Amino acid sequence: MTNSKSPLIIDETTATQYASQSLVEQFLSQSGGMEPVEAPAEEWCGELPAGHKSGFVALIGRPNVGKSTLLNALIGEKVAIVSRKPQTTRTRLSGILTAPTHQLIFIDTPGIHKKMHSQLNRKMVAQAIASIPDADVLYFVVDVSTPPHSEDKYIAQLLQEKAQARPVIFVLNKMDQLSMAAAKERINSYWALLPDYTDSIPTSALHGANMDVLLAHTLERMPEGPRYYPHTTITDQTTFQIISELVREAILKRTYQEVPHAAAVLVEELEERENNLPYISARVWVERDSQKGILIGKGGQTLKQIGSAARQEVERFVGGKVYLDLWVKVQSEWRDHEGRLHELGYE
Ligand SMILES: Nc1nc2c(ncn2[C@@H]2O[C@H](COP(=O)(O)OP(=O)(O)O)[C@@H](O)[C@H]2O)c(=O)[nH]1
Ligand SMILES: [Mg+2]
Repeated sequence: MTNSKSPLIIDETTATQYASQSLVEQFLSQSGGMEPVEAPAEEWCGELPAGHKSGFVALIGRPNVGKSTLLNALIGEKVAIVSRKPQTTRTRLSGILTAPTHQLIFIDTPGIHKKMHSQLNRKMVAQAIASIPDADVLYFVVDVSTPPHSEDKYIAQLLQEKAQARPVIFVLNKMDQLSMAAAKERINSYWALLPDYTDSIPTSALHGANMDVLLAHTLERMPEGPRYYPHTTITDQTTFQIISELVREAILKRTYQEVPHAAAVLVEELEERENNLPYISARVWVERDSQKGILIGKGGQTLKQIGSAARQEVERFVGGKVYLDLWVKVQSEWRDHEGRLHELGYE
C-alpha cells in the first residue's frame, strides 16, 4: 500500500466524530492529500498569536515505567498502546497537543534497557537514544513505586552525556503506588541519579494526575516557534499503524512468556465491502509453530478472543463497526531479519 504513509488526522473533539465518516472515506481522503472537510473554528484561522510556543518533548525511561500511559494522558487520546509487559512500545511515535497558543510534540520511545538480544531490540534502544538530541525538553520518566533500577542509572548517565543543555524534567510516575512514609527517601534516591535535573513533577499517568502541572512546567521551557502540524493532527502514525498496534495490544494482554515478544502485526487490507462495513485484514506473525498454536488456542478460542477485543478497540478508534479478520503466520526469526523488520515498519 503506497498510501498508508499519511499521518492520522483527527477532529478537534474526539475520535467519536469518526462516526460521521467511515474509516475508508477518511483513509482515502487523507491519502489523496485533501484538506479536512469541515472549516476550522475561528481560533485556528489567521496568524498565530504573538509568543506562540512549540517544540519537542522526548519521553525517556526504562521499560514499563508508564511512558506510553503518560503520552496518552497528556494528549487525552489513546495514541500509544499500553501493557504490563516490558517492551510494548517498539517504535518512536508522536502525540501532538495543539492549543491556540502552543503546540507540543511528545515523542514516546521504546524503553531503554541493556539486554539487547535481537536486532529489533537494538533498533528499539537506538531509536530511544537518538531522540535525546532532537528534543527541546526531556522527560526522565521513572517508576517511584520501586527503588531505582540499574537501568535507571544507565539512562541517567546517557542523559548526562547526550542531553547537553536541554532541560531534563524528572517525571516521578506511579505516585499512586507510593506511601507518604516512603516517599521522601524514594524520591531522593531518584534525584541522586541525576543531580543537575531542571525540574521534577510527581505524577500518576494512570489517573491523569498532575498532567496540567507537568504541561505548565514544560511550556515554561519551550521556545517560541511555529505550529509544525495542522491542529487536527494528533499523531504521526498512520491509520494502518494504529490498527496494527491495537491488534498487537490485544495479543499482549492475552498471551504470555515469549509469545508477546515474538508477535508482530501487519494490516494488509482495509476496504469497504458491499454492506458498507470496513473490512480489515491483519496478519499476525509469530516465530514458531508452537507460538502459532498458543495464539490460536484450543478450537481457535484464543485467537477469537484476541480478534474480538481488538475489533472493539478498533471500533472505538474509528467510531463505527468494522469487520476484522486475523491470520496467523509463522515467520521464523523476523526479529533478526532486516527485510522483515523493514516490512513491519521497524526502522
Ligand atoms: N499504578 C500505576 N500504574 C501505571 C501508571 N502509569 C502506567 N502504569 C501502568 O504501568 C504499565 C506499563 O505502562 P506503559 O505505559 O506501557 O509503560 P512504558 O513501557 O514505559 O510505555 C501498565 O500496566 C500501566 O497501566 C501510574 O501512574 N500508576
Ligand atoms: Mg511504551
